[in-house]
Amino acid sequence: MKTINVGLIGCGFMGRTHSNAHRRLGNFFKLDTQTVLKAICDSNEAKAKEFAQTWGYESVETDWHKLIARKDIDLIEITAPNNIHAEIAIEAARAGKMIICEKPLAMNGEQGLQMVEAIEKAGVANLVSFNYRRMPAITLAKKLIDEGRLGRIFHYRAKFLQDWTISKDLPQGGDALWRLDVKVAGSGVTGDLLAHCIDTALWLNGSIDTVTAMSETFVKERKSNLTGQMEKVGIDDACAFLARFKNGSLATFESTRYARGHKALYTFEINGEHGSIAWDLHDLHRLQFFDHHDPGILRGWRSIHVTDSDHPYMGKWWVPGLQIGYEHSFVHQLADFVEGLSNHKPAGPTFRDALETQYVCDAVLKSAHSGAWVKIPGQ
Ligand code: SOE
Repeated sequence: MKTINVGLIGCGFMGRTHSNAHRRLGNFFKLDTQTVLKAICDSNEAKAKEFAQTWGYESVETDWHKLIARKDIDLIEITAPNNIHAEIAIEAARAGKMIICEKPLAMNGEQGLQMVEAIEKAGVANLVSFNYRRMPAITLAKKLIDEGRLGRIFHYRAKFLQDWTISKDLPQGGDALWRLDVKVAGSGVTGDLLAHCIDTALWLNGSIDTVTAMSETFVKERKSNLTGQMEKVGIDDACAFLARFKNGSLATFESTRYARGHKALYTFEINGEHGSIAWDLHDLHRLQFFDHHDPGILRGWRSIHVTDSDHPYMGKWWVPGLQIGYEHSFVHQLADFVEGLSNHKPAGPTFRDALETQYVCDAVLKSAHSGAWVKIPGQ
């Protein structure tokens, strides 16, 4: 059995999802390699120590430069806030480490490109954690589309709705609330939520050519947890955009943290010549499928319960009919990454793939500012 020694940076929510994936991997996936939780790194030592105990890390670091310099670390996992992804990834690549990085790849495309160049120069294995691709129902959607069951695609419609920042008393900055601080997050819902929708869309429906967007910051000032002062809010609280895909299809994307009643409602629908597909994160184990080839009197939306052993990933888990959840998408992502190392077929999205998503996010923000249609670089 080969081993990969893991050094994970960042003890927040994403640190937990990735650590859980390492803990579960060998129990459910029969691979020729196992991952070992060697070191956890966080600038807050007490937090890192507690995290190490909870998840079974062998050691603790408080300086990520030291972690990267360690000879016994093979894979750096970046689950730290967005503003330090680039610095960590570039240094890790130069040290020859494999890298898994949380989304969004970077603060902007320019920084993302520097990361891609460093990684490709070093030739290290890499993956960006757009975990929704590994929801079995979404992987099944990809299979159905690739088999041509939808035919020519006309429409792509995606939404990611939340409601957790409506209170004007919610501060910005610091633990958990760095997502509201533009200096740390880079953007609001565009990088945090629309990036997921864009990654899935590029995977299922190919590249986007042009976009036009609008965004709004509903609460203009919030108290900063870091300075104690009221500070201007620089993130987009809500953003919606229209897009034209290279394949000629038209799209609408919407995301907000101000949709009262919705906690994490990621949904998409795709309409093609022969059929349509719809998915909903709150019902994540189901894929809705309409097939116009069905005999007229039987035509209707099917609700496929994606739990059979021949559905993507499901043969690894329980018995048909029993569901899995959000955390499993991170286990699948890790399994695909490790398997890709063995069979020399790198799992996606690589940093290069995620750069395309970053370019779309940049174009959306630029268009929301100018009001103009913006072309995606490279398309
Ligand atoms: C924000 O609330 C968040 O946790 C995102 O950061 C995740 O990427 C998304 O999957 C769920 O919502």
